[in-house]
Amino acid sequence: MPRALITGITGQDGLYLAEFLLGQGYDVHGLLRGQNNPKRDLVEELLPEVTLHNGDLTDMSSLIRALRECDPAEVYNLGAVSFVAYSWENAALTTDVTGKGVLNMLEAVRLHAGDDPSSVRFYQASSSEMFGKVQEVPQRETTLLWPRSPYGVAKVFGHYMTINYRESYGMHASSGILFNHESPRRGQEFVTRKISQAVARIHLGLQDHVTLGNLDAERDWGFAGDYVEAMWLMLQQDVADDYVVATGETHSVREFVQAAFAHVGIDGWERHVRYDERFMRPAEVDQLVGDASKAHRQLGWKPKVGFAELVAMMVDTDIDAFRTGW
Ligand code: NAP
Ligand code: G4F
Repeated sequence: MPRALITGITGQDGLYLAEFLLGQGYDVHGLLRGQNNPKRDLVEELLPEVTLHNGDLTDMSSLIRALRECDPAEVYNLGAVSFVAYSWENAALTTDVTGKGVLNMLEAVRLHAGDDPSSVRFYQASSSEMFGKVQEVPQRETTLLWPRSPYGVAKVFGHYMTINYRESYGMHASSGILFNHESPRRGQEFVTRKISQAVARIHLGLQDHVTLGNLDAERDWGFAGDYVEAMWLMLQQDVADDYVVATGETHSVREFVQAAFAHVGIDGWERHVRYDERFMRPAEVDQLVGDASKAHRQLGWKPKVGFAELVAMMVDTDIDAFRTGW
């Protein structure tokens, strides 16, 4: 039975990836941070087969200890401070976790792997946020990176460190440059979930409006459940590499709002949307759209869930949750 260690197991992608790997017959281990992490119960209830290890990406000795405890064949580094807006308020923390945390994990894996650094395969969760002020449309693996947030800068550091460890030590280290991916498990701070929850509550008469920032920003939104399969496929290749994972379609925040209200049959969505400058960012990423042809060609990966289906899935799940008082 192959064994995998996932950092960020309590997050959206960590949960989907753990489910996917269990389905593939893996023995799944996860890194859990904090002395009393409130999400431990969620992981234990949803995925009782998963073994949890204490550790923090900012503490390399804890990573070495977790690796010794589970001795994995594959490591998926998903842990990060991942909310872009928060990264301006906590730039140093974001740098430590999202940037330097990658170096800590790579070094821990290298030390653990000993004489054969390629014996432990490594996945790094890179991000389309690295393209920032985009220098090419659509964005591909070779597009010049121009990050626009402390989060984006930290991800660029982690991305190049991963490439550097591959080139310096022959590690089987791959980066997935994933474009935005969403689901009913998306954190409530991200715009899609904020909208799906608000629309569900407005539909049920529990709320009147939602307050947002920039409606013009455009994102290439896919379904998280599809994207974790691409992570796994990267680690099944003979040679490690970097891949863009995206749908190739872009939609504005306004279009997401329209689609969510239309799904519950509400006309005149403008009545329910207010603007607050608080949700604007010091520097915005205006438009992202990815070219995933390398992942199509080399990994045989393609997204299954489209934009309209994703919006409907998120709104419907939130309606059910609010109805049942979950
Ligand atoms: P998420 O839901 O925000 O999950 C982040 C995870 O990182 C959580 O499990 C969190 O644990 C963990 N974490 C935070 N600080 C940590 C630390 N100091 N040590 C160890 N773990 C720590 O993010 P996601 O959407 O699943 O994304 C997964 C990864 O993909 C992230 O690296 C993100 O930056 C990247 N990414 C995401 C997208 C996307 O659209 N979702 C796109 C591109 C790249 P707690 O629960 O304890 O806070
Ligand atoms: O949902 P968001 O916060 O996601 P963002 O900034 O694109 O970052 C996500 O995707 C990245 C991949 O490109 C990941 F690396 C990262 O970890 C994260 O998962 O914001 C999307 C857009 C932005 O342009 C933002 O300005 O929505 C705009 N927006 C408008 N009103 C808002 C709001 N965003 C949030 N969170 N809240 C608002 O009220």
